Amino acid sequence: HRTDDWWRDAVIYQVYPRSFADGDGDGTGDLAGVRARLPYLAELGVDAVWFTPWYLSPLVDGGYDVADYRTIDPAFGTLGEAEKLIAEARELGIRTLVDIVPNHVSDRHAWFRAALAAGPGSAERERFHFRPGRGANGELPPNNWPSQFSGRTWTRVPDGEWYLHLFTPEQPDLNWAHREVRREHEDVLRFWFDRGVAGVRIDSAALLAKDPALADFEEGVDPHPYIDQDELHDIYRSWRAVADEYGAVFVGEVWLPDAERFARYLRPDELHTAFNFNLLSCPWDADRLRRTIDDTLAEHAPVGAPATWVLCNHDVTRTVTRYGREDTGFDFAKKAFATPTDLALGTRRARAAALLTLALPGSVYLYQGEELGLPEADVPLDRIQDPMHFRSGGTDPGRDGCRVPLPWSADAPYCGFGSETEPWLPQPAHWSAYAADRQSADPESMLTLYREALSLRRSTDGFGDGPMRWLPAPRGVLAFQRAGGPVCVVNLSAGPVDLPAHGTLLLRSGPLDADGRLPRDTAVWLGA
Ligand code: TEU
Repeated sequence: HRTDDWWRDAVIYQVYPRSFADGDGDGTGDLAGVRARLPYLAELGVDAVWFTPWYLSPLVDGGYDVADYRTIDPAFGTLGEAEKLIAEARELGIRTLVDIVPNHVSDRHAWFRAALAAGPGSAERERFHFRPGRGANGELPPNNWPSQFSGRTWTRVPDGEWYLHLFTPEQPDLNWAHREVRREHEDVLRFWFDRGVAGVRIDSAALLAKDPALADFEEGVDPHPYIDQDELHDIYRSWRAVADEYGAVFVGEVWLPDAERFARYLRPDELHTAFNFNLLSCPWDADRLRRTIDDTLAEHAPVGAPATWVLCNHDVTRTVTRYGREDTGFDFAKKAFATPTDLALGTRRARAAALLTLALPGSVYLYQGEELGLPEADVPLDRIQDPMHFRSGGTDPGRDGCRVPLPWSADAPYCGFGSETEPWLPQPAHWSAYAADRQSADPESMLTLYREALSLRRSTDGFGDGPMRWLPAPRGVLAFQRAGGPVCVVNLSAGPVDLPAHGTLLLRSGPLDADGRLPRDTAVWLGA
């Protein structure tokens, strides 16, 4: 296929720089660490890497509070290193995507500091949403908008005005009706495209535009005052024009329950792709999975955009833990501090799910550590850093359990993440069992499974973006064939099933039984 269409069937690996690899040994991951591990990513066989924010940031929300888009945070490295990293990755055949967070900036961003200093009525405040409060003395917030995290969406400053923040108070929302806000982000896109970046992940992509009246939210009333506003399409059309100058691509973080409204962003003059999070809330059940897959493909087909498949990211419970729980169908609600988890079961299912998603039409996102089969880590309460935890009053454990630094070497201090310094989040005692070096030599490891799957996906005709059709299968079994290509069978029933008579066994997620049958929670790829 055409090289400028690489994104239609790419496997894109998400790096959370703080937790990937620590090159300078200070306990925080960095760009030097990533550069040293590029050969690992090349061997894994991914097409691109998406970096969650690496810009200057107080790291209140893990870097999603950006103080300056044109500077790399000193904890991670320098702009020069980022440029080297992008070039070195490209030499290994790996493209780079950066994360742009247009909904808000850090309260340390020059614009917000200027807005605070300039006071009510100033031009500086117009780049944000500053308003007087309600109530006799302006002591009540300007509206009732619900937060994306827990807590209030408005914070009052000493001069009495309030400013809007859909996330933490340290993440003031930008005013996207302001010309300078739009121009600045187009310049930021150019800044990174000029440095060789092949694409951009757009954070909270459906939230930027706000109802100009900032009218109260009313349950069930359409349109929502800050989700999926019509102006967004105009914004993304201008962005697309910039991306097209460079042949760069977008993946939008577009959380919308309505499939048709979601698909409106996927247009030849808007976003190339958007994350499909449908699998995160889909239980481990053949009928539900089949319906989710069909719905997903049906919503993408009319707009000609490839589907994307996401089993995990830095915001959700890790896959093997989710699949090891009775209620596999939840994502954010980490309500279950203490939900019983069967990790052996979860791992079996995660292995099968890997073969399932990698065989589906479209592109696949892998979150660092997913290829190692890492479970969600139990982060001791006094070590949690995620603001989501604090804003929930401690009722929500937050997202740190999926952000614990990676284990690279089983026998090195801190599993070879860095050196002698304890990582910024503690690694659980059993972490070394998941170390990349230990898995590398083990033919049955999760890492080996991913390497083999990615290699076959590249070398076998029929994988990637293109048609698929379901094959007849017993109850509880998913079986489909890619046009002119391989067959994928996943057994979600209670017992073993016979494999269809079809070609050779390309890959299996676990051993077949003594009679050559496919055990439960196991998947295979069969050749044409
Ligand atoms: O997430 C946006 C988003 O919609 C989710 O934040 C979700 O609402 C939340 O995680 C839990 O309900 C993105 C990033 O992925 C996340 O890490 C950031 O915290 C957030 O934006 C703010 O930038």
